[in-house]
Amino acid sequence: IANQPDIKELSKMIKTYQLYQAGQREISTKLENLDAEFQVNYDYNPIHHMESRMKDVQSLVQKAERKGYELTADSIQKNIYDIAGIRVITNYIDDIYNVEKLLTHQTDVTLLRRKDYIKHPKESGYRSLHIVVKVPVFQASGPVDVPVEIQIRTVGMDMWASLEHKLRYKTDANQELVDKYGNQLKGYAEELEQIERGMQEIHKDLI
Ligand code: 0O2
Repeated sequence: IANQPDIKELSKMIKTYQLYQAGQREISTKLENLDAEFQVNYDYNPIHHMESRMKDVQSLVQKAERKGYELTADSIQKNIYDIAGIRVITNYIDDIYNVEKLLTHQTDVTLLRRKDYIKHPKESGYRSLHIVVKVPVFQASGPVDVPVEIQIRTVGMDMWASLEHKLRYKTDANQELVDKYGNQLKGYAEELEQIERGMQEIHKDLI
């Protein structure tokens, strides 16, 4: 699209963004409702907070080029699942899998993809559960299924990922700094997991 500003393609892309944003709102509401129900039933909130973002056009084009996808609305809809993204930050590790289960068991939510970087951390030490679900969005013309990517992680994993992201992800990584801090951060990811598991056990004993 950046290379060929075709009006028809652009208007299709704008429509896609509007649709995906609606899907993101549907899932956000479901997650808020689940958290509120937990508060009433168990006097506890598994979700610490949530962040929603629509992938900006520059990142979208970069990703399409990196993966060799055509820059058309159809190709982007078919191949790129993280246009609409929600990050769910939980208190404890078990909450991650509970939130996933409660959301994906809803009859109008279908799990499309799942990457468990907690059981299988990335080489950098990155931990998080990534799922892509599809949810119907009711348009004037009828329902349309929309994919939404959800990254679910604890407060500790989120703090780690923000700092590590600064160090090397997306930016022109400064190799000297990556060499200096990469291993140290990887070690901290492991330590954080131990601490979070220990704190979870204490929390379980208190409820
Ligand atoms: P943004 O703007 O944060 O979304 P796929 O979508 O699976 O086809 P990809 O890009 O290989 O392709 O997916 P992956 O690696 O499963 O997830 C990408 C996102 O996870 C990144 O989004 C980061 O938010 C996060 N992430 C993955 N690996 C790391 C890591 O090593 N460190 C940190 N800090 N974050 C990571 P983007 O691409 O940054 O875009």
